[in-house]
Amino acid sequence: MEQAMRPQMMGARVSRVEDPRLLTGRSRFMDDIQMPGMLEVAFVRSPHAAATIESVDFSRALAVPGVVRVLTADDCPYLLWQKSAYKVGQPALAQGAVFYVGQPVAAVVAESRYIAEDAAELITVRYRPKTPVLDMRQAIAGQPRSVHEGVDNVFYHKEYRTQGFEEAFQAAPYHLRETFRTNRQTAVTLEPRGTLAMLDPASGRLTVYASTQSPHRMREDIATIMGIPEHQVRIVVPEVGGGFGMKATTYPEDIVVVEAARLLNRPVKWISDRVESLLSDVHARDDIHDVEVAFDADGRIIAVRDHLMADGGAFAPYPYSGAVGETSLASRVLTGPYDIPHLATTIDCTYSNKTPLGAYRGVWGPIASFIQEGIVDRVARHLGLDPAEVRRRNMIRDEQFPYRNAAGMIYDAGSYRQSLESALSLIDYDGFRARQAELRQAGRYLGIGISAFVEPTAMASSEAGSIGYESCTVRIEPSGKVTAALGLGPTGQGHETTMAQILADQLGIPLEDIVVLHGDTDSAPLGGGTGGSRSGPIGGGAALVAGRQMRERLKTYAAQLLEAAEEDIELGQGKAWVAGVPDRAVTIREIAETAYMNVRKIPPGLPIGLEITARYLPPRPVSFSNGTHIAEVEVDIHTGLVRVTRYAVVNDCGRLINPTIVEGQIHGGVAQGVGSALLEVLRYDEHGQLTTTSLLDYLLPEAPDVPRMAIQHIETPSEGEGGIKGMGEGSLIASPAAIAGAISDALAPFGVLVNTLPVTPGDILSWVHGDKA
Ligand code: MCN
Ligand code: SMO
Repeated sequence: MEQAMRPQMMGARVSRVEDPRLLTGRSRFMDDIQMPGMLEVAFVRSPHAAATIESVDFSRALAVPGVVRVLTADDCPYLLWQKSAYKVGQPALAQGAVFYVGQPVAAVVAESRYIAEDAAELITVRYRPKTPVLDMRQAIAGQPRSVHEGVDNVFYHKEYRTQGFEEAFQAAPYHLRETFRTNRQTAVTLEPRGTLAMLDPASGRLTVYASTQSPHRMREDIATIMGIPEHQVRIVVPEVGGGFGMKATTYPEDIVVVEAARLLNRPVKWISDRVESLLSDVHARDDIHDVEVAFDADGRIIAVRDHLMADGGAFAPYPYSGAVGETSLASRVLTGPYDIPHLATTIDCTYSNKTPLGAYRGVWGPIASFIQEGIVDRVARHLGLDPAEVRRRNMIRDEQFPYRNAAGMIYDAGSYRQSLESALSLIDYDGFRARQAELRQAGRYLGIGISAFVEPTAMASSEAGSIGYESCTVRIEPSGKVTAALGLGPTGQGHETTMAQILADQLGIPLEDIVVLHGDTDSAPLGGGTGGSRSGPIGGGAALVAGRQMRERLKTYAAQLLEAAEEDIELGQGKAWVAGVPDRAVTIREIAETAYMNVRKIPPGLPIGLEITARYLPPRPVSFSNGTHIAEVEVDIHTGLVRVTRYAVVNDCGRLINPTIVEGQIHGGVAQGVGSALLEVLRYDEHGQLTTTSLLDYLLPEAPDVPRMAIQHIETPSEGEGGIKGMGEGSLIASPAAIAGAISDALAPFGVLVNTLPVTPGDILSWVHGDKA
C-alpha cells in the first residue's frame, strides 16, 4: 500500500533528464573546456606500417614561434603494458621503431593547435621501412616474419573441447564447413577522443579531463603506467559523445598529454581529429572463423568445431586486447540460444602491423551471432527446411534453465522460445513468405533473416581483472534534496535518468529532487565504469541497495520524531507518516534537518546525517539477456544495393528501468548493425596503409538507411537486485546477423549464403552476375 499514490518510477517512460542540455547545445564536451594558459598538442604519427627509426630532427619545429616543446620517447619513456598478459607493451611514443601507420612518434606542444600542427610538419623522421605483417593467417604461421623481434606473433592461444566431441562429430550423418569473416571496423564516435591534463598549482595534484567510459579505471591506469600515486590523480569526465567500447582504453596520447602537463607545468590538451580517429582509435572485429558443423536429418545440430582467429594489430591496447576479448568470449557463446551439445574451439590471436584491436559495442557478440545464425541457415538450406523451424528445433527449452552451454557458461532464465515466436508473428513471417514468392515472380528479391541472440551482461568479474561491483553514494541534503554519485561512465545511455528513477522509488522523493553525479573520481565512489552492459543491472543494483538502506534510515529517524514504532512508518511523496494516521507525518526535509542540524534530538547510537555508500556485486558472474531480431531486406540485383525494409525486435533484459531508453538503445544498435552488415570496413593496402581515413571512404549508415522498428519487450527477471539485466549491446549483437541472413534468404535462388561482413554492392553483383559484374 505504501506509495500507492505515487506512480512507480521503475519501468516508467520517463523523459531523459540529460536531453534538454544536449538538445539545446549547452552540454560541455572535452573540446569546450579551456584553461588559462592552456597549451595544445599535435602528434607526429608513423607513415609506415613497419620501420626502424634512424633519427628524429625537430630543431625546425622548435624554432616556430609559439612552440613550447617537442616530446619524443626520450622525454616520455612510458610503456602501456599489462605485463602479466602480454609479451610486449606499446610505448607512449615510438621507441626506435614503428609498428603501424598512425602510431604516435612525437608530440608538439604549442600555444595553439594550429601552431602545433604547422610545426609537426617540420619534424623530419628518418625511417628504414621493413616488410609489414598484414595477412592474419600468414601472421599466425609466423610469416613473413615476427612483428616484434623474437616474439611469437601468436600472443594468445587456447583450445577447448567437450568430452566425446570427436565421436559425436564423426557419428553425425551430415557435415558442412564454412569460413566466416568479419572485417575491421571502429566505433566512430560522434565526439572523438580527447584529454586535458593540468597540475593543481597549490596541491600539486594532477587533474585529467578525459573522454572515457571508466573514470576510476583510467585513474588507476595512469597511476600504474606513470608511477604516480593514485590519490594524486583526479579524473574528470565531461559529457561524452559516444564511447561504444572504444573509450574503454587508456591510450598512448593520454599518457603523453599528462607527461607534457607535468613537464611544462601548464594545462595541456589534445583532441583527436577524424583522420586520427580512424587511424588510432582501437579497431575491432578483424576475425576469421573456420567452422565445421555436424547435424542430423531433422536439422538438430550436434557439434560445432571452430578455429577462431583474430588480428590483434601491433599491440594489445591498455589494459587488454580486443582480439582476446572477441575470440575468448565468442568461443564461449558460440552456440548462442541453441542447445548444441558438443563444441571444440581453437583460438589464435596474432600481432600484425595494423592498429591495435580493442572493443566495439558487443565485442565478441556480433561475430558469434553471425556465425551461429549462419550455421543454422546453412543447416536449413542443406536439408530444405524452413529456417524458423530449424531454430525451433534447436532452441534451448524453458525447462532447461539454468542452462549450461557446451562451453560451460551458465545461462540464467530467459524467454528464448517465446521471443522467437513473438518476433515471427511481429513480422508476420508466414505472410512474408507468400509475399516473397509473389514478388520474386516480378523479379524482386526480398529476404528475411532471423537472429536469436544471447547477450552476456552484468559481468561481475572479468578476465581483465576490472572491478566487478558498482557503488552508489546517496546523500539527502539538509534541504531534503538528494545528491547521488556512482562510479559509472555514461557515454549517452542516460544513467542520470535511470539511476534517479530507481532512487526516487526507494526514497519516495520526486525525480526532480534527485541529481545523479558521475565521472569525477574525487567525488564518485569507486566503480568499474560503463561497459559490458553492466550499468543498468550493477549500477542500478547499487542504487537500489543504497536507496533501500537510506529508506530504512529515514524510517528510523521518522519513528523517533513521530514517537511511533519503526514498523508502522510509511514513506512516500516526500514524507513519512504513521500507518493509518496520515496526519501524524513528518517531511523528508524535516527529517533531514534533524539528521544534520538538530542531532541532539536523536538518541545516541543512531548514525548522524543521511549519507550512505552501498556496493553491489550481482549473485551470478554473468546474467544473460536474450531476444530475437528479424530483418526484412530487398536486394536490387541490378545495382547490388540492399534496403532494410522492415525490422522486428523482441528484447528481454529482465525488469525494465525505462522502456524509452531501452528502445533508444535498440534503435542505435540496429543502426550500427546496418553499418556493420552493409557499409563499414577499414581497408589496408599491401603496404599496410589504411586507405579508409575519412568518412568518404569509411561509410556510416545515415538516417534513411535505418529501418523503422517494431519493438516488443519481455521481462524475465534476473536473480539480481531489481531483476534487471543489461541490454546495451544486444541490438548490435543481433542485427548484423539478421541483415546478413536476410540477404542470404533474398538471394537463395543464386545459391548465396553470406559468409563475410560487410556485404557490399560489388559482392552482390558478382554473386548474381558472376565475374561479368
Ligand atoms: N536499462 C533499462 N532497463 C534494463 C537495462 C538497461 O532501462 N533492464 C537502461 C540503463 O539504465 C541504461 C541503458 O538502458 O540507461 C543501457 O544499460 P546497460 O545495458 O546496463 O548498458 P550500460 O549502461 O552499461 O552501457 C554500456 C553499453 C555498451 S557496453 C556500449 S559499448 C554502448 C551502449 O551501452 N555504448 C554506447 N550503448 C551506447 N549508447 C550510446 N548512446 N553511446 C554509447 O557509447
Ligand atoms: S564494447 Mo561496451 O563498452 O562493452
